[in-house]
Amino acid sequence: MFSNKKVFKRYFLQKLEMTYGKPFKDSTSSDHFQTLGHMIREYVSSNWINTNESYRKDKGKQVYYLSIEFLLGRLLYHNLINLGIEKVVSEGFSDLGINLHEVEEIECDAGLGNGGLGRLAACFLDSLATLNLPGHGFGIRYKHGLFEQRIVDGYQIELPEQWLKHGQVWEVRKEDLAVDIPFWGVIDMYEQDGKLQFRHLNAETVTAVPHDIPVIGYETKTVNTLRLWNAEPTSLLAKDVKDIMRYKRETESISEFLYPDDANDEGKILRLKQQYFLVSASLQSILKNYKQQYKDIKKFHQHISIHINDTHPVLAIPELMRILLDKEGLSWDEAWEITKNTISYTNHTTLSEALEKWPIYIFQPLLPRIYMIINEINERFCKNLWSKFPGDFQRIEQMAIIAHGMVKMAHLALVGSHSVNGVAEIHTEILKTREMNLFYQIFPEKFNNKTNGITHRRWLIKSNPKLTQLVTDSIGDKWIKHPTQLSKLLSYQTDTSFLQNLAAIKQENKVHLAKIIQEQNGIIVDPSSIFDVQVKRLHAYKRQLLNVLHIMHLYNLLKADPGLEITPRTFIFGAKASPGYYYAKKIIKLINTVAEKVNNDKNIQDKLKVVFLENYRVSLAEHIFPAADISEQISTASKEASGTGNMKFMMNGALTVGTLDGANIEMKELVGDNNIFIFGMNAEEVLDLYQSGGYRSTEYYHHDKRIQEVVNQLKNGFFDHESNEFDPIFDSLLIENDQYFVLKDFHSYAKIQEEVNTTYKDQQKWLQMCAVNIAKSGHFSSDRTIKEYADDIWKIKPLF
Ligand code: 26V
Repeated sequence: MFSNKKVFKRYFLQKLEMTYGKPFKDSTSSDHFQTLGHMIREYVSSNWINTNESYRKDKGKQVYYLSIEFLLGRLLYHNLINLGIEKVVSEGFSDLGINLHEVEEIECDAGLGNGGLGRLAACFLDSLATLNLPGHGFGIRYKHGLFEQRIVDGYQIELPEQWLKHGQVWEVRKEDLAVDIPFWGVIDMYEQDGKLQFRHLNAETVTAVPHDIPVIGYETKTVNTLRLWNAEPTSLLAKDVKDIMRYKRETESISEFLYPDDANDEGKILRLKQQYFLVSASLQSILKNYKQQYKDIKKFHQHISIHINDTHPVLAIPELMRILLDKEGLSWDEAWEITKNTISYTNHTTLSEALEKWPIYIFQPLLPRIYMIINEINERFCKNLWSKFPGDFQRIEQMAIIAHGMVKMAHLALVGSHSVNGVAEIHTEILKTREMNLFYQIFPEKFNNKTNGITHRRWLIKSNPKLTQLVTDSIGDKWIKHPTQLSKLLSYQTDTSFLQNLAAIKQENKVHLAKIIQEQNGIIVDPSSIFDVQVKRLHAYKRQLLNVLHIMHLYNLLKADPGLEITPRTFIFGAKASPGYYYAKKIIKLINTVAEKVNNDKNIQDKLKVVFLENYRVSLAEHIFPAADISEQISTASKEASGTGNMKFMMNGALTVGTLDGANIEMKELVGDNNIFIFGMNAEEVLDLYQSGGYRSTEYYHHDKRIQEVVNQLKNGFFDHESNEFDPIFDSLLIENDQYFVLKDFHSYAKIQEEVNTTYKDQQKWLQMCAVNIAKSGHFSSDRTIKEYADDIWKIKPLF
């Protein structure tokens, strides 16, 4: 149906008329989107079936990637590219007077994730399928993804996200594969044939119904599966429940909302329910498949690898134990060996406030059997520790899985898995030497690093077609399958025509973004100014504040001397703050307050513009990265585990202004000191300064007039705000001693930004730097990352 334009058009029109019962002339963009979506699904169905059949026959090892988030974005265009039918469709459409890009806009983002962790999971799925690796995703089919952000009067307002409102063309509901998940109730212990048995009585069950989405690899026959579970009332049980409405409501609420990452809502019982729901449904499904294929449960780990994306799915450990003990009748030791050898774990943050722990009083009644098993794991683990470190009470207390009335999820993950990885070299080092050092001492062999990556198919080929064409025209198209071959571009750094083309493409992408900015914000920005971009979740440690304070300082300079020569800059922000994260929301208000004043001040002659793009999400990001000149990666060193936005900017030829944090360090090593703008304290300095307690933020306030001026402006209403509006920010800097060293790094940041200005004036040099960055970015393809996971952790092999 996609073999050529003519065939495609005929098939499309036929399908459209048959589905919607109206002539083509009356059809809408939405009809076009749905029709094309269904055609693609039909087109891949035989490869989807064949892939699953091959996995069944092959008997090789498979991996299941369990993640509470998958931040997919839109799938239509991405699928067209991976299937190699984008040209046929866009030309066919154009003959029919349809604009493919308008049709693309119809699709809602699948925004089932908060940020980095969820987007990484989505990139990994793409790489797994492209590399023909037997790997599937398991997640939750939230009715509402991450909230939609509106900015009203400079403040963030949250609305429920509605990605399912027009139905979901990519998913296949599989009611026949539904499984039941037990909550609450009591555990009955009894003896049978001299063996202790466990029975879960009076449980309230919830039915998990799978909705499968095909994951289509690039130019390959592999079509893997992302299985998202929907929570529904169990039909048999519903008859017996006294308050049926309550039961229905409570059940459906399990897959109703994705939770925003927020330290403040830790105690939310629903979140724990979601986690067990995902884990139990996935494991039941994995076990069912396994048993259809193999007889010997004792070889489970030889055929199956289960990866847990952060600690959210860590209950996979006790759940697998439960199945092996209670259902398969294995001994504790047998079950434990299999479980450990099956499970691997990725840590995505060292922030202690983000490390999950659950109060026993919530955990135990909700998941009684799982709690018993964790208790047993904990006791055996502590006993072991006691024999290794007799009398060392403090160590055991610090390492216990259950302590002080809490279940510590990261400790469970460390003990119950065979592999623990960080997401960038420095992050893994910090885990080994600091955060998880006690565990590293006893399990050094478990720790390894897997530096993150991004799929260049979405973040370059799809989002920046012009640059893609230039690259292919220059070095051929082998880089698409082998992204490290982008390094062939290095020989073009002195090629004037290549550099001119590079500049022209960046300019076109900037004009395109400027149009979006004008439509959405009503702000006119100059595409020949430097587009300086910070897009990511709003967190204190990411230091959007440092960026704004610096903008305020530049504004002050221009106010004092309107004739001052500075390279015009457009500062662009995009960021969602967790709804309960009061401080982060204040920063958003500050950015918008500064924007309002700066953008409307005629005296500064448009030398500065500040734009806050609302509702930052995958589909918007695809327009932003290709248009950026500067990528702001300015977290307090040691705090950003890796970052992945940094890689997307680099691949699109933006230059990084960054601290030596996360993957920035590896970027610097690849491009060399001259092709990146590094500033600020390094991780060791930060960690030492925390330890010594020697930092006094007020000293920086008193000794640096620039700092004093901007910090005072937070209080004195200079930016036309209520005078106490930004007190929480002022206080964080001066009263709470500036936990993230914003003031300490200010000078170094301002200095590097001056260097950016000077460098930009030398366009030849600037473009060379961009070229080097693009050339070296292939290392950050998630294909490389996934290959490392496959070889080192999962031990899986490509099927084709
Ligand atoms: C952070 C925080 C900050 C304080 C409030 C509560 C809270 C809860 C969760 C988180 C982080 C969630 C985990 C996460 O998304 N980590 C990100 O993972 C990316 C992929 O590995 C990585 O590139 C980012 O550096 C890391 O922050």
